[in-house]
Amino acid sequence: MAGGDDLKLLGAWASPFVARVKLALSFKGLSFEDVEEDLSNKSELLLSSNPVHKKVPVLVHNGKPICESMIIVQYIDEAFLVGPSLLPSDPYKRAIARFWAAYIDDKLVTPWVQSLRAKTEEEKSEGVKQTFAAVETLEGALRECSKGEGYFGGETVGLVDISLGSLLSWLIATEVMSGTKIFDPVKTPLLAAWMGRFSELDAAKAALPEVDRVVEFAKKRQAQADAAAAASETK
Ligand SMILES: N[C@@H](CCC(=O)N[C@@H](CS)C(=O)NCC(=O)O)C(=O)O
Repeated sequence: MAGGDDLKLLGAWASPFVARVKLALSFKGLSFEDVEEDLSNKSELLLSSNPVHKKVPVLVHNGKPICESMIIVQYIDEAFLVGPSLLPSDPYKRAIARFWAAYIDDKLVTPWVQSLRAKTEEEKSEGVKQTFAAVETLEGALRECSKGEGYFGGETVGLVDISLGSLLSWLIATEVMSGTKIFDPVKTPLLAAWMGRFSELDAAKAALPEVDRVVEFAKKRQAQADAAAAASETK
């Protein structure tokens, strides 16, 4: 509990969106109650806390729910003036950070999820193509935002680092399963170095799911999807 505050996180261990909130809490040094949801049988608390989307993460702060991962991260930064600031104080720099955080969701997460859930080879290769295009753009963004320091936030981790960092266990798991580097040290050297640097931070290690566990989870989910597809073909 943070200085008398009651913080409860409704989450699911494998969710990269939940990882964003865990990362923000971890970098701020805030403790919280980690409530694992069964997404196939959602709790009353989740349904009443996020009646619009019914999704995790939800952060419940002193009984008040906050939804949507990046909104929660920004809330944590504003509500708890402890630890490092995740957003810059300069309004222009804040706007730039929010721009790139939104870009990661629209242009990286969306096609990448499409490639992971694709039903046809065409859909998969389109998703992969768009994912790699976004990664190349993010290499340029990292160059611009970091100004030669280690992170999108400059010397320290900021909003964009959390947005992208939350995907790391899944990105590495995808690399392990496909044999293809997403942050290629030759094509995107800055991002590859950033990934190594971010993964080594204690706060990140504490918040991110283990890669082996994600690989196992992803394989199981793929097998279930394949079995469902095969069953619908025989109908
Ligand atoms: N835009 C949301 C996405 C959250 C999301 O997709 N959560 C998934 C878990 S990774 C979920 O709760 N899925 C349950 C469902 O769709 O019923 C955010 O950033 O918080």
